Amino acid sequence: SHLAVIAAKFSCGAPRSGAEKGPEAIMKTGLFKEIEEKAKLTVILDELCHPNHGSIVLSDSDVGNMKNAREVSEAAKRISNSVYQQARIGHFVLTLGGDHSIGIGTVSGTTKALRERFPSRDLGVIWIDAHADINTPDTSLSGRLHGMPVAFVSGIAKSAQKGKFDWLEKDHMINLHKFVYIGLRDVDEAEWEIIERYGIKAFSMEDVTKYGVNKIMDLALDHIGSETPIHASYDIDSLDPEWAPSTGFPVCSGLSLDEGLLIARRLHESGNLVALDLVEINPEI
Ligand code: DIR
Ligand code: MN
Ligand code: MN
Ligand code: MN
Repeated sequence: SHLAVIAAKFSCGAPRSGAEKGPEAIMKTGLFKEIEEKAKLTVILDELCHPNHGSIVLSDSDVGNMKNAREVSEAAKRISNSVYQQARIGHFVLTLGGDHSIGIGTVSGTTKALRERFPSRDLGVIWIDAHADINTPDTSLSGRLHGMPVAFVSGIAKSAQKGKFDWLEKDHMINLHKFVYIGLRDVDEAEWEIIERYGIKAFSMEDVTKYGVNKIMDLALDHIGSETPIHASYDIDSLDPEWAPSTGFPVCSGLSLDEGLLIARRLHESGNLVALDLVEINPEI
């Protein structure tokens, strides 16, 4: 069978550059060779290059409170379509980022594909991150789209604010009842309000420490349900900076390497994982 890998070389959703070099850095480790040999999967690679810091005049395309809105929207749209094309024919899709604004593309692409394949089911999403990434253009203090992807794919960022993102359709939108956070520890006040208002299941780092990561995975998978395909969006800054220092917004007291790997193992063992993002790896840091 096949593993589709999408190299999303993009960093305009974040304030600093370097994350666009993440995919290359991961690929250089020989990961694909290992996957092909050990997992006996044929890797299909789709490398998407986008305008990036340096190649565009920053703030050139700000829309309202969104920085680089045009670049982020265009990149996310391409990624969305690429993920969709692979997921609709049943390929597992691994997207290497890139800053987390590419999550607008990956999650919307999987959602649309899965909706076609399993019309009666919702897609489950597990967002493993130190940050909630659920600001709307109205609540965001930074205007950076890497802090907003969840608001866009859930429809919380309302159409009036969508501006450049009107390519997002109803078929792209997730159901927040099947959405779970793991690892939160740096969340804006307005983001907590959104999480509460929509009743989103959120396991903070404090919860992980209190209950242990295995129990948290039990609860997360229970919440989503065993008949539901799962997209995991794994921000490397969920890990403690001791293990993952090469990222734009490291936050202390994060997951240990063992905990991070256990989450990955439990996702695999669920048998429901259909897509995985690995984002915010910045080899320049
Ligand atoms: C902040 C920081 N909540 C924002 N978010 C980060 O800009 O919206 N996400 N750093 O990765
Ligand atoms: Mn993130
Ligand atoms: Mn993060
Ligand atoms: Mn980020």
